[in-house]
Amino acid sequence: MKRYNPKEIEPKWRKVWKEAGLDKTPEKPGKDKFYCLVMFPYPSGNLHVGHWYNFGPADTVARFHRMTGKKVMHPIGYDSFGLPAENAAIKHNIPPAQWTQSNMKSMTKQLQNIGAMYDYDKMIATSDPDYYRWTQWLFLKLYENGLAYRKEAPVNWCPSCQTVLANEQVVGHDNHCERCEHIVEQKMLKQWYFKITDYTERLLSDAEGLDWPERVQTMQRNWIGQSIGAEIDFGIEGHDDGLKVFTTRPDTLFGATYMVLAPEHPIVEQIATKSQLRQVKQYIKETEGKTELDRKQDEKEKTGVFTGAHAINPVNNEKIPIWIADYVLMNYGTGAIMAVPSNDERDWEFAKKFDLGVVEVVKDHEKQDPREFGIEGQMINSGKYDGMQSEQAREEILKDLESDGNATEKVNYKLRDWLISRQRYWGAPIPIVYCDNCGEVPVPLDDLPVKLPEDVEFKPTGKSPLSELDGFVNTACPKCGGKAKRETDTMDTFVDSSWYYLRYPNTKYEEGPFDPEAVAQWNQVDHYIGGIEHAILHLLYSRFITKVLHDYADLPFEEPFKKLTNQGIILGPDGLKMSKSKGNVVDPDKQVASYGTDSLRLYLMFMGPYEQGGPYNMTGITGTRRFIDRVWTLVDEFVDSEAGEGKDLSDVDLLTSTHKTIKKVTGDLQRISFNTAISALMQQVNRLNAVKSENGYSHRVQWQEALDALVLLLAPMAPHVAEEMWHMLGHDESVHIQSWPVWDDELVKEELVTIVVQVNGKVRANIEMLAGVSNEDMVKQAQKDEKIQKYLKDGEVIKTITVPEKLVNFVVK
Ligand code: ANZ
Ligand code: ZN
Repeated sequence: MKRYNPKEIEPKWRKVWKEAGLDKTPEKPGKDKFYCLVMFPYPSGNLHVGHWYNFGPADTVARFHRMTGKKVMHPIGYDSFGLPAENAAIKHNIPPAQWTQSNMKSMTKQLQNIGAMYDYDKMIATSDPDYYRWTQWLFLKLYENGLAYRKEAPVNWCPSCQTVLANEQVVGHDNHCERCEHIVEQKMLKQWYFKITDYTERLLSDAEGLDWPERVQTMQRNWIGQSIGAEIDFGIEGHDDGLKVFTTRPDTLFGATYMVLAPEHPIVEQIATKSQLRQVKQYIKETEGKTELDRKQDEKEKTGVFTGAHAINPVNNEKIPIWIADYVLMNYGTGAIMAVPSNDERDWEFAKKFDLGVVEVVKDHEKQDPREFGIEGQMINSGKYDGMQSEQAREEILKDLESDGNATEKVNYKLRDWLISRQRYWGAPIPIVYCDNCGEVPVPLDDLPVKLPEDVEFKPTGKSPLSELDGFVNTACPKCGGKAKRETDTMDTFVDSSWYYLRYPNTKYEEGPFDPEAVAQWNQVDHYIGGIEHAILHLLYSRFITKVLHDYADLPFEEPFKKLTNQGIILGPDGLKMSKSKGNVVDPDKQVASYGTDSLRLYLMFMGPYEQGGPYNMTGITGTRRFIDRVWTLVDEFVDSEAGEGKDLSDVDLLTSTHKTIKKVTGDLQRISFNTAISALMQQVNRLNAVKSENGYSHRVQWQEALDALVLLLAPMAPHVAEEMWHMLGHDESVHIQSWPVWDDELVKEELVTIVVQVNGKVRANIEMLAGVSNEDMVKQAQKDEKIQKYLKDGEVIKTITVPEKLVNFVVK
């Protein structure tokens, strides 16, 4: 009898693995390469349950692929620049570099506890000069190609973080800072931008080929915000020049009863009549104090002023009044709209308030509520277009206007350029110098890195801390040698993380940010695992930077991450978000101390579907620990027992259930369905226990095979205890370099069921499918069948009837 003691075996095996170099990345992986990546952590100083939930299961994925014969790279590092280090420095009076260093040290120790097979030789930290040197190189690459520029514009300002923020970092209906939750203000400032808008179409279309969760794809699509419409020319009464509006609904032109310009529109003061000019100017001034974010709030009471001028509607030459109002934004479309109060909610509210006309032009016969907007239907009050469907009228009106030269089709996007400069200290300095003679001059590549000085005062004053350091600021112009000043803003930390995955294949490379040969071997990332909070920011930026490097630095691919999985969020035992103030934070270290790493890893994978997360149940881990104990007992008793005990085993099929389990667990791990894989293993243990109580361990060969398989299947999920049991079962090599078990088709055969497929009640095919097939899959497979396709292709399926695991009937018209 041997006792299961995780405290003893876990450190033991970790040491053995390290000494054997099991965690080293293969040099030339060839076509079997598998690049498994977790989103690198911020060095906050403590590895929390959320990290475990990301890293433990990701390690299972890496180990599983290794056993299936893949050459795996599974690296980790730190996203170590950023505000918290600076805030901690202010609070505790220690330099950010020191705070970050000591946190990384303690977290690396904690990381080992997870038992993940990271190649620690490949650690990177974005605050390391050997790393940020290349972040600066990246900046210069964009600059050189016209993709990094400086402009004065209204920007989001967080008064608490004392820095500007990218649009992507302003969240919620109230527009708060994603970091500190303060409401964001707007300021006019000169800032650095990356021209992500040059890549809009490619960011949209290339996403289609990615194996990413649908909700992330949707979030990115919405953020990019493609809008297909037209620009239409209106004349202005008494002026030669006209005005362009952007609309997605040219079909509603007959319902345009007034026009609205953004108050900043350059034409406003030219067209405003004498009697209205004072009021107009007053309103423009009022608008200046408002943020774009405020102006976009639909719930807000509408305001505006009449300019006194009139526009001429090109479809009917009618005169309509031109207003200015802050709900029209200058930086979208043309900064001018035709207002259709009958079919646009904001226009309707505005018209109601200022008593402007409403003309209904689209009639939806099913419309119940008069306050339904954006409707499609039959055209009315629209001259020769009356009676047409609005979708068709849209095309016809546009065609007619185009042939008169009064309209062009136009696609607009919501995406704006990425604001990357920050007025904070702990980040990569922007490698630009301002010279009195030469103006803006990029720092030559050979002079990189522009080192971040360490002796800095941290008072967040809204001015970059670096600007207070004369030794840093004053420099010689790289071009003319004259007096020059350095840029003192640093880069958004999302620039650091936009390219880090390219550094891992060769972290020591000296000639550029990435080693082209190593990158060609390893990239792209095959499976990227991390939090949904990065759905837009980090993932969109990485995709953009990858495309830039493809275009200007010979990177051989255009998308960084082939497959993406977002783990869910672990809540406190009370079902609420974990937070210190609520006292519901689960400390993984304590759970490990009581039950062992393997039990915690298993619990996290067993608690529910991985992409869902959920509340942490404090006693849940006792269940997975008990499961390990049961496996242990079977193995331990088996090796202690002798042949010939118990009854004859010929009719007890240990092998059938073993092979079914292999098949189930393999499929589940491929689908990242850890919880069902573990539950299949639990069922198998129940069956083994039943066989044992009936027959003992008499059939040695079958038992050995069954237990070997069980331990192999468990190895990626509970790596330490699996290793121990593998050795108990008489093997000398590590379980982690064994081949993944394969099932024998003969033994799992009866798992097929025959599905009858009918079209309009007539049997048209019989298709074999796996038992347990879902209704949805059953329908999908039936649709793919050649015979069935013949019957479906000419009609429209108006109904699909299913009987689980038996029948699909397509009703076709
Ligand atoms: C007439 C109309 C009729 C409109 C109707 C909508 C519905 P998206 O999808 O967001 O692109 N618009 C255009 N430029 C604007 C600006 N700078 N500021 C505020 N609103 C602007 O929406 C396009 C629609 O938003 C455009 O189509 C325009 O209103 C408005 F039944 O034109 B529409
Ligand atoms: Zn100069």
